[in-house]
Amino acid sequence: MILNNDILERISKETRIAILTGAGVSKESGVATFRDEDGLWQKFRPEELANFQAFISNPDLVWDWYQYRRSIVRDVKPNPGHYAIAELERLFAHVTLITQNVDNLHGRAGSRNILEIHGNIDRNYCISCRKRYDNIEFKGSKVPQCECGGLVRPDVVWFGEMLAEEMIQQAFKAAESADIFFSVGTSALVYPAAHLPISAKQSGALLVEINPSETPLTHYADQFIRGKSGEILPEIVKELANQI
Ligand code: BV8
Ligand code: ZN
Repeated sequence: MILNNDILERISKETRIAILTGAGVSKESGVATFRDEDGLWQKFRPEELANFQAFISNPDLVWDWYQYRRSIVRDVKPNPGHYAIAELERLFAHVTLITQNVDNLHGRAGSRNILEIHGNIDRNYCISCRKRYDNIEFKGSKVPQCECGGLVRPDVVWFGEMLAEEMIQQAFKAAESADIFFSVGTSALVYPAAHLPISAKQSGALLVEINPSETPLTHYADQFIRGKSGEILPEIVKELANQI
């Protein structure tokens, strides 16, 4: 068994489940994380790329970084961890997936009730008139210009930018009403996302963390499961399915 008995004993079809995922969930699909030794941030510092100032001072560099990430994501597939999370929605009545990932792999794996709190790199908008340029395959590395002459940017949340109010409220509501909160594949360093598992636990949820290494959340979790999400999640979903 992977999940502790005191967790399994509480499982029923009505169990309210919330899951927070980070870049680690996409690692086994071949998408680099941010802060691992081979992560995206090793080559660039977040300040250089994932913030509005960086985009204004060097739009082509930032745009090209997202074009590079889009090219990777286009060529990869969801892994068993993504599919296991999608399966949870079929097994339980109340499942909310809150993802920091912008790579669309949860949606491609069949998850439906997803809160993409950091946005999605398949969506773009003009910084001047906010015209949307979603699901368009832009060619080349130069930042596109809108008809109005404004720069087109990826629809992701950069450092120092507010998360969509409605979305983050829904995420905290799901966390605070959860019976079980899974934190999977995230370094739990970026706020306000990293506050969700804390808030869930403070509201009475059991907190389960799945990660190959410890994070600032680990000491706070009811159960820490050391391992890769693509291997652990399918096993956990099997155990949960046997309980209902
Ligand atoms: C905001 C853009 C209000 C999208 C990203 C001091 C204290 C508290 C907060 C702050 C502070 N100073 C500044 C802040 C605010 C800041 C923040 O939290 N900074 C941190 C770094 C201290 N937050 C913000 O700015 C947020 N907005 O607060 O607005 C505001 C307004 C004005 C002024 C102040 C505040 C906006 C946050 C969103 C930033 N956008 N990216 C994109 O390009 O993708 S952040 C970036 O980090 C990604 O979005 C990513 O989602 C996020 C978290 O990273 P992870 O997903 O966890 O990935 P990471 O590589 O870190 O970890 C991977 C994990 O996977 C590891 O643990 C690894 O062990 C594990 N792993 C590896 N392999 C596997 C695996 N797990 C499972 N299986 C495997 N096989
Ligand atoms: Zn425009």
